Amino acid sequence: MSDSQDVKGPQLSLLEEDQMVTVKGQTFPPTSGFSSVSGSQLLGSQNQSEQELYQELTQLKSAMDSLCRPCPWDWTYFQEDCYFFSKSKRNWENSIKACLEIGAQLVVIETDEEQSFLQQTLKNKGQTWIGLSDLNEEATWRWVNGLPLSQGFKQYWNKGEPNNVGEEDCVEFTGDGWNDAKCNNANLWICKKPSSACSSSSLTKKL
Ligand code: MMA
Ligand code: CA
Repeated sequence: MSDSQDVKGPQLSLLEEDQMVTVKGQTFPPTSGFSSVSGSQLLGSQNQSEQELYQELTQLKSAMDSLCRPCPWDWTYFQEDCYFFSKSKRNWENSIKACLEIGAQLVVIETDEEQSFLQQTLKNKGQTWIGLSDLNEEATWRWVNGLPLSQGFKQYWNKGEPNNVGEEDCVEFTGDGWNDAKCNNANLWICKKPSSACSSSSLTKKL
Protein backbone atom coordinates (compact mmCIF):
# COMPACT_ATOMS: atom_id res chain seq x y z
CA MET A 1 0.00 0.00 0.00
CA SER A 2 1.65 3.21 -1.17
CA ASP A 3 -1.06 5.62 -2.34
CA SER A 4 -2.97 7.86 0.02
CA GLN A 5 -6.14 7.02 -1.95
CA ASP A 6 -6.07 3.58 -0.35
CA VAL A 7 -6.65 5.04 3.09
CA LYS A 8 -10.06 6.62 2.68
CA GLY A 9 -11.45 6.37 6.15
CA PRO A 10 -14.51 7.22 8.19
CA GLN A 11 -12.68 10.36 9.38
CA LEU A 12 -13.67 12.04 6.09
CA SER A 13 -16.90 13.77 6.98
CA LEU A 14 -17.19 17.02 4.99
CA LEU A 15 -16.94 15.52 1.53
CA GLU A 16 -18.64 12.35 0.35
CA GLU A 17 -16.69 9.96 -1.82
CA ASP A 18 -18.67 10.92 -4.93
CA GLN A 19 -17.57 14.54 -4.45
CA MET A 20 -13.93 13.56 -4.46
CA VAL A 21 -11.73 14.17 -7.45
CA THR A 22 -8.95 12.00 -8.82
CA VAL A 23 -6.18 13.71 -10.78
CA LYS A 24 -3.37 11.50 -12.08
CA GLY A 25 -4.18 8.82 -9.57
CA GLN A 26 -4.19 11.28 -6.69
CA THR A 27 -7.37 11.71 -4.70
CA PHE A 28 -8.61 15.21 -3.87
CA PRO A 29 -8.83 16.24 -1.21
CA PRO A 30 -6.01 14.06 0.15
CA THR A 31 -7.19 12.16 3.21
CA SER A 32 -4.10 13.17 5.17
CA GLY A 33 -3.27 16.84 4.61
CA PHE A 34 -3.55 19.02 1.53
CA SER A 35 0.22 19.47 1.21
CA SER A 36 0.73 15.98 -0.23
CA VAL A 37 0.16 17.17 -3.82
CA SER A 38 2.14 19.94 -5.49
CA GLY A 39 0.81 22.44 -8.02
CA SER A 40 3.19 21.16 -10.69
CA GLN A 41 1.77 17.63 -10.35
CA LEU A 42 -1.66 19.10 -11.05
CA LEU A 43 -0.51 21.14 -14.03
CA GLY A 44 1.53 18.40 -15.66
CA SER A 45 -1.48 16.64 -17.12
CA GLN A 46 -0.38 16.70 -20.76
CA ASN A 47 -1.31 13.09 -21.48
CA GLN A 48 -4.89 13.54 -20.31
CA SER A 49 -7.60 14.34 -22.79
CA GLU A 50 -9.17 17.77 -22.58
CA GLN A 51 -12.48 16.16 -21.76
CA GLU A 52 -11.07 14.25 -18.82
CA LEU A 53 -9.40 17.38 -17.55
CA TYR A 54 -12.64 19.35 -17.87
CA GLN A 55 -14.50 16.65 -15.95
CA GLU A 56 -11.91 16.71 -13.21
CA LEU A 57 -11.96 20.49 -12.94
CA THR A 58 -15.74 20.45 -12.72
CA GLN A 59 -15.53 17.98 -9.84
CA LEU A 60 -12.80 20.05 -8.23
CA LYS A 61 -14.99 23.14 -8.47
CA SER A 62 -17.87 21.34 -6.78
CA ALA A 63 -15.49 20.13 -4.06
CA MET A 64 -14.26 23.71 -3.57
CA ASP A 65 -17.82 25.03 -3.42
CA SER A 66 -18.67 22.61 -0.64
CA LEU A 67 -15.65 23.81 1.35
CA CYS A 68 -16.38 27.49 0.73
CA ARG A 69 -17.30 29.79 3.63
CA PRO A 70 -18.56 33.36 3.14
CA CYS A 71 -16.83 34.66 6.28
CA PRO A 72 -13.53 34.00 8.09
CA TRP A 73 -13.58 31.66 11.10
CA ASP A 74 -14.94 33.39 14.19
CA TRP A 75 -17.00 35.89 12.16
CA THR A 76 -20.80 35.85 11.82
CA TYR A 77 -22.57 35.98 8.46
CA PHE A 78 -25.70 38.12 8.11
CA GLN A 79 -27.31 39.29 4.86
CA GLU A 80 -24.20 39.36 2.64
CA ASP A 81 -21.89 40.81 5.31
CA CYS A 82 -19.50 39.38 7.89
CA TYR A 83 -19.45 40.63 11.50
CA PHE A 84 -16.69 40.38 14.07
CA PHE A 85 -17.68 40.80 17.71
CA SER A 86 -14.64 41.71 19.80
CA LYS A 87 -13.92 39.97 23.06
CA SER A 88 -11.60 42.70 24.33
CA LYS A 89 -12.29 46.40 24.95
CA ARG A 90 -10.90 49.59 23.39
CA ASN A 91 -11.79 53.26 23.13
CA TRP A 92 -13.73 54.39 20.04
CA GLU A 93 -10.75 55.55 17.90
CA ASN A 94 -8.80 52.38 18.62
CA SER A 95 -11.85 50.27 17.78
CA ILE A 96 -11.87 51.96 14.35
CA LYS A 97 -8.19 51.03 13.97
CA ALA A 98 -8.76 47.43 15.08
CA CYS A 99 -11.37 47.02 12.33
CA LEU A 100 -9.18 48.65 9.65
CA GLU A 101 -6.34 46.28 10.56
CA ILE A 102 -8.52 43.29 9.68
CA GLY A 103 -9.83 44.78 6.44
CA ALA A 104 -13.15 45.84 7.93
CA GLN A 105 -14.95 48.94 9.27
CA LEU A 106 -16.45 49.78 12.65
CA VAL A 107 -20.04 48.80 11.97
CA VAL A 108 -22.26 51.16 9.97
CA ILE A 109 -25.87 50.08 10.47
CA GLU A 110 -27.82 50.34 7.22
CA THR A 111 -31.13 48.55 7.74
CA ASP A 112 -33.70 47.86 10.47
CA GLU A 113 -33.06 44.12 10.02
CA GLU A 114 -29.38 44.69 10.70
CA GLN A 115 -30.15 46.75 13.81
CA SER A 116 -32.41 43.97 15.03
CA PHE A 117 -29.76 41.28 14.32
CA LEU A 118 -27.14 43.25 16.29
CA GLN A 119 -29.58 43.91 19.12
CA GLN A 120 -30.23 40.15 19.42
CA THR A 121 -26.56 39.23 19.21
CA LEU A 122 -25.47 41.79 21.81
CA LYS A 123 -28.09 40.80 24.38
CA ASN A 124 -26.42 40.46 27.80
CA LYS A 125 -23.08 41.65 26.43
CA GLY A 126 -21.42 44.85 27.63
CA GLN A 127 -21.46 48.31 26.07
CA THR A 128 -20.37 47.99 22.42
CA TRP A 129 -19.10 50.68 20.02
CA ILE A 130 -20.71 51.25 16.64
CA GLY A 131 -19.35 53.51 13.86
CA LEU A 132 -21.44 56.57 14.72
CA SER A 133 -20.30 59.86 16.32
CA ASP A 134 -20.83 63.63 16.41
CA LEU A 135 -17.09 64.38 16.80
CA ASN A 136 -17.09 66.66 13.76
CA GLU A 137 -20.07 68.79 14.77
CA GLU A 138 -21.95 68.62 18.07
CA ALA A 139 -25.39 67.00 17.68
CA THR A 140 -24.79 66.13 14.01
CA TRP A 141 -24.52 62.35 14.01
CA ARG A 142 -22.46 60.84 11.21
CA TRP A 143 -21.41 57.27 10.40
CA VAL A 144 -17.71 56.48 9.87
CA ASN A 145 -18.39 56.13 6.12
CA GLY A 146 -19.45 59.81 6.07
CA LEU A 147 -23.20 59.27 5.78
CA PRO A 148 -25.49 61.23 8.11
CA LEU A 149 -27.76 59.39 10.54
CA SER A 150 -31.09 59.07 8.75
CA GLN A 151 -34.28 60.22 10.43
CA GLY A 152 -35.76 56.73 10.57
CA PHE A 153 -32.92 55.44 12.75
CA LYS A 154 -33.44 57.95 15.56
CA GLN A 155 -35.93 55.51 17.11
CA TYR A 156 -32.94 53.40 18.19
CA TRP A 157 -31.68 55.91 20.78
CA ASN A 158 -32.42 54.69 24.28
CA LYS A 159 -34.99 56.74 26.18
CA GLY A 160 -33.52 60.18 27.01
CA GLU A 161 -30.52 59.77 24.66
CA PRO A 162 -28.48 61.35 23.25
CA ASN A 163 -27.95 63.54 26.34
CA ASN A 164 -24.26 64.49 25.96
CA VAL A 165 -23.64 64.36 29.72
CA GLY A 166 -20.15 65.75 30.28
CA GLU A 167 -19.39 65.66 26.53
CA GLU A 168 -20.39 62.36 24.88
CA ASP A 169 -19.59 62.11 21.15
CA CYS A 170 -19.45 58.38 20.36
CA VAL A 171 -22.28 55.87 20.14
CA GLU A 172 -22.51 52.55 21.96
CA PHE A 173 -25.05 49.76 22.02
CA THR A 174 -26.25 49.30 25.56
CA GLY A 175 -29.33 47.44 26.67
CA ASP A 176 -31.69 47.36 23.69
CA GLY A 177 -30.56 50.56 21.93
CA TRP A 178 -28.02 53.33 21.53
CA ASN A 179 -26.39 55.74 23.96
CA ASP A 180 -23.97 58.60 23.35
CA ALA A 181 -20.94 57.92 25.56
CA LYS A 182 -17.45 59.29 26.19
CA CYS A 183 -15.22 58.30 23.28
CA ASN A 184 -12.39 57.41 25.65
CA ASN A 185 -14.39 54.71 27.43
CA ALA A 186 -13.14 51.16 26.87
CA ASN A 187 -15.92 49.15 25.18
CA LEU A 188 -16.42 46.04 23.11
CA TRP A 189 -16.76 46.79 19.38
CA ILE A 190 -18.20 45.33 16.14
CA CYS A 191 -16.41 45.19 12.78
CA LYS A 192 -18.21 44.63 9.48
CA LYS A 193 -17.02 43.71 5.99
CA PRO A 194 -18.65 42.29 2.85
CA SER A 195 -18.78 38.50 2.65
CA SER A 196 -16.67 36.85 -0.04
CA ALA A 197 -18.41 35.13 -2.93
CA CYS A 198 -16.56 31.90 -3.73
CA SER A 199 -17.95 32.08 -7.27
CA SER A 200 -15.58 34.91 -8.12
CA SER A 201 -12.58 32.57 -8.38
CA SER A 202 -10.97 32.38 -11.81
CA LEU A 203 -11.40 28.60 -11.84
CA THR A 204 -15.16 28.91 -11.41
CA LYS A 205 -15.49 31.61 -14.07
CA LYS A 206 -13.82 29.40 -16.65
CA LEU A 207 -16.17 26.46 -16.10
C1 MMA B 1 -24.52 57.31 32.19
C2 MMA B 1 -23.86 57.40 30.83
C3 MMA B 1 -24.63 58.33 29.94
C4 MMA B 1 -26.07 57.91 29.87
C5 MMA B 1 -26.64 57.79 31.26
C6 MMA B 1 -28.07 57.24 31.21
C7 MMA B 1 -24.77 58.62 34.14
O1 MMA B 1 -24.39 58.57 32.81
O2 MMA B 1 -23.81 56.13 30.27
O3 MMA B 1 -24.13 58.32 28.64
O4 MMA B 1 -26.78 58.85 29.11
O5 MMA B 1 -25.87 56.92 32.05
O6 MMA B 1 -28.65 57.19 32.46
CA1 CA C 1 -25.56 59.49 26.98
